[in-house]
Amino acid sequence: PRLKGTSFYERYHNLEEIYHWVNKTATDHANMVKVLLIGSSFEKRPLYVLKLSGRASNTPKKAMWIDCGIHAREWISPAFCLWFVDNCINYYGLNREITEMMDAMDIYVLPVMNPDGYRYTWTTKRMWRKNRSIHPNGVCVGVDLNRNFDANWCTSGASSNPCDDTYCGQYPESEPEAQAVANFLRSHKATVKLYVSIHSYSQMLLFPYSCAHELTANHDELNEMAQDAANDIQRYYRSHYKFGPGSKTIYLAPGGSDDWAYNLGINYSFTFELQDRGRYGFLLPPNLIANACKEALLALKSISLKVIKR
Ligand code: ING
Ligand code: ZN
Repeated sequence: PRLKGTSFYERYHNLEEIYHWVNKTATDHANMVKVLLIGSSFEKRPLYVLKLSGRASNTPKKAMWIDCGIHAREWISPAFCLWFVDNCINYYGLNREITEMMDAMDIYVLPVMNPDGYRYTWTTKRMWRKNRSIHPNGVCVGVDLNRNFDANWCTSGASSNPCDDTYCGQYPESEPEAQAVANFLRSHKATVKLYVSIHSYSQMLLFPYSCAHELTANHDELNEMAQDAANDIQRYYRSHYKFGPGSKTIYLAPGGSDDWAYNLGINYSFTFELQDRGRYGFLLPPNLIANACKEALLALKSISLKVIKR
């Protein structure tokens, strides 16, 4: 018998293990899962996306996108993507919401958007945030991928100093990881209706804008979706999540992926900040992975089922 808290999904995995999991998941569940290669990192590691689909449809399906691991040290984020995929596969046909979600939408999951940085946090520096790009005659390494998108790029809330943790890069989409995601979404924007990016920590459900103080045209709708999801989490798991536009809820942060996706025309765009609220911060212990993933999954179900109905 398994000891509590020792399942594959209740542990953190290094990059090699995650790549292996991607392959195995696609081979073991070939009817539901396809692997797409959408680009490669600065150090030439592959950026794999899992495409999950339920029942086939003659008419083009809506789609949702979810990325994990933009920031290297936020280990709960890739752990959530793995948890989410496993849940979709195992509960398809059993759980009403998962089934509905997978039948109504194609689901694109990028488990590790910043593989070079993620690997670096396992081998060398646990608290690394950025990617690992180097620049001619530069002394400092890495760009903040969540400041590298073309949404009020490198204005107040980002840094133009390559040595800072929020360095925006030389120009928007200068980084291959950001460019791969942007290219994929540009070429799939006709179908992708929901964009979700997973971060940690602080327990928040954020939506645009983070890059400016103005509200989006559909602010009330986004706010209600986030509020409902936060209420669900509170009710089922007794965890408190704040919600609101990034700029008002956390801080002004230009160049983020959710703002960029929103401006591309993906009207439902969110950034989740998972557990915890600071006790362990980025070093969330493995025995808290399940809780963190379950509550985020509840929020994601709540939001995606609403998007399906619009
Ligand atoms: N927080 C995000 C960050 O990149 C954020 C907050 C959300 C910024 C949405 C921009 C857009 O700073 C963490 N923890 O990384
Ligand atoms: Zn982050």
